[in-house]
Amino acid sequence: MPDQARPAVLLTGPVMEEVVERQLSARFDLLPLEALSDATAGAVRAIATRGKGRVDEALMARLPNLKIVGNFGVGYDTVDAVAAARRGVIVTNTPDVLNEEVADLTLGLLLATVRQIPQADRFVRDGRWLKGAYPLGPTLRGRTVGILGMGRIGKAIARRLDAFGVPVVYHSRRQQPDVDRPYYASLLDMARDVSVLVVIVPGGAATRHLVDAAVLAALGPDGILINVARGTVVDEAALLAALQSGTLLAAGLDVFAQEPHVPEAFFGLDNAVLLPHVGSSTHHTRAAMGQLVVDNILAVLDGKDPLTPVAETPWPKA
Ligand code: NAP
Ligand code: 8YV
Repeated sequence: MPDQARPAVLLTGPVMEEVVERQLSARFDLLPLEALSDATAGAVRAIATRGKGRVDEALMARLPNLKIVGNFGVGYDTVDAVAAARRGVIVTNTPDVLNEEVADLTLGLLLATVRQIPQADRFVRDGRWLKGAYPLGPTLRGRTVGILGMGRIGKAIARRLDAFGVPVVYHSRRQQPDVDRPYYASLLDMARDVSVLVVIVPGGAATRHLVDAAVLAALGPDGILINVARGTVVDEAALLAALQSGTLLAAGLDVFAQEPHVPEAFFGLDNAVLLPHVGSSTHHTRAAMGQLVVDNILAVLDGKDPLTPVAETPWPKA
């Protein structure tokens, strides 16, 4: 339990032991959420969080000396950044250090889904190759990819698809002046014109079920969905129905609405590739993410500027 003198960092769960907990414990007491009490709350200067548990107004209201919430991840949909801003609390995330890693995984998931790589791997392991060749399957050739969310990661994905000779179009709320690719103001219109939809927008209420039954139907029976954003962006029940009925050809999913719980109905589908939210999960990239969490917290608690404040955090201070 922290002694009164020593400032503390509240952990909403394990963040990244090798980097975050190890470095922060050199200067601060690390306080697990379950040890938070009236006696310990005053010592808390920062929260380090990794999407486990919500950092909301109620939690922040218990921490009179809270200065910063350091989010491990570029997506911070489990942090109420608007409430934090109201309280003068800085929220930081880990942008850019993971763009290439997540884009690599996205291409891998797209190729695995369209070329049925896990299914073919199982075919060999089950000894079925002895009875004949693996059936011919779908191709990436001749397809156009629609990217929902042409941000930092969306652009890295598009660059990779250029190398594959695959045309790319996109939908976001605004056309991006620095993006010289066909822009769709309507997601539905884009879904009608493409045969692959890659989802890479933030999670949260504003994007909840953006990809619904109508969008899936517009993608069509030769359509492929790749979700590397957040599970909440896709209506999972509509997706299941589309995959089961053949309204959609296949899906590659790295994220789910109730992680780590995945609806069992997906397990029996041979036209779905399922991953356990591994977009950024390499030693290389997670270490960089962890270091950014530490550097943001140390900077702010040393009275310096945060390195990567989120959009909702008014910085520089007015
Ligand atoms: P970013 O640079 O902020 O890009 C987000 C893009 O989404 C922007 O182009 C934005 O454009 C667009 N967008 C936001 N809200 C939208 C809406 N309601 N409708 C349509 N487009 C919308 O973010 P990023 O760094 O690329 O990361 C994107 C997300 O990927 C993260 O928030 C996280 O959820 C997810 N992610 C997943 C993994 C993984 O492991 N699978 C890893 C990293 C990130 P406009 O503002 O013009 O709409
Ligand atoms: C992280 C991610 O794995 O950065 C994000 O938004 O989804 C991933 O990089 C996740 O946030 C940490 O658990």
